[in-house]
Amino acid sequence: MRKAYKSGAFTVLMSLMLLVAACGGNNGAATNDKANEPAKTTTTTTTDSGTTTDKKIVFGFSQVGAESGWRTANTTSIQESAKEAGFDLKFSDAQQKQENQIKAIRSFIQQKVDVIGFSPVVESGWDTVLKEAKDAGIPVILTDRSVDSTDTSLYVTFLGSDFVLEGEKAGEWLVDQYKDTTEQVNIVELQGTTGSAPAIDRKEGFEKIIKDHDNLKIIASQTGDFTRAKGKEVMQAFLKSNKDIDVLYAHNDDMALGAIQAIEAAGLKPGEDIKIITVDGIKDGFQAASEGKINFIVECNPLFGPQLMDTIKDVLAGKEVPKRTVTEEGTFTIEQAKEALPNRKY
Ligand code: GZL
Repeated sequence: MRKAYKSGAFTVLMSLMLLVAACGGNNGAATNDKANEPAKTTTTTTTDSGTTTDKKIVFGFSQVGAESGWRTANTTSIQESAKEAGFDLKFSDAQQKQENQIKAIRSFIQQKVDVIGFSPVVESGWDTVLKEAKDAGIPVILTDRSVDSTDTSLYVTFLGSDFVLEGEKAGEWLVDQYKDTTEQVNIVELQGTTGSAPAIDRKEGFEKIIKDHDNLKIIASQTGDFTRAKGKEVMQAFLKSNKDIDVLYAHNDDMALGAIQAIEAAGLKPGEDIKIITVDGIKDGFQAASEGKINFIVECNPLFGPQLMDTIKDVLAGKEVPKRTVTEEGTFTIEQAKEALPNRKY
């Protein structure tokens, strides 16, 4: 009897709850009506027995690695913002290996996370695993770097910098520096990770600008894999095989900072004997610029964690999000770097 009573009362209660839930009309998605209420950071799930529970948004993120100061700042921004947003963040460091990112994404799919984010270490080779996420009904957000998939339905949106524009800014500064001479200017280039969007695009943008100036010549170009150690090693090799280097274009500060060690060890003055242009704008890069060792910094902003969390809330609330959001960033000469250094956050 008691059991029957319980089940009778239970049914009435459940019907009432389902009625309330149905009136809510948000079919379980986290609402994000910015006008009237703060975005929810939970999703409502209804079990087979009809009970509904609010659970934390589970966000699976696969990070490239920890190869540079920029990456460390980016990881901090994402982790702190996810905590602030009340998300359950499952974070994986791929140590710059694509196979580790693919494994992590598959694990997120198995765990049935609500949303997957990742910064693809290289542009190619993602279609299969992205299709698995799509088939599992899990939205994917690209951050920082993009993929070369022709099927753009495989991801919801890409939030990151315009790397071609960054390369153009670097080229424009160089053209301006040497506008009054026709003498040959020998440039060496430290490229980022082979096959990565920033390495491909920063090279493309830089070359697009200098190609109309015959005296600006790239005499050597090689990957330093975005790390200080490799940047130093490759710069040593450049110095050994090229006696007259005028400019170093480094795709990130960390490689430039490694190269500075090699330049000084060779008895040359970075920033004077060899002018240095770099991309990122980490604090150590600003420090070197304020000492006159780096001549021009093109900023690449890693602090998009808050923007990423807002995008996740919008996606899970079923809102339209733009396919591409470009992060805002500037450029800094030596004087401007000196001024900005005290306020740099990373
Ligand atoms: C750029 C980012 C690059 C940085 C490097 O958005 O992908 O990767 O420029 C980092 O410092 O390693």
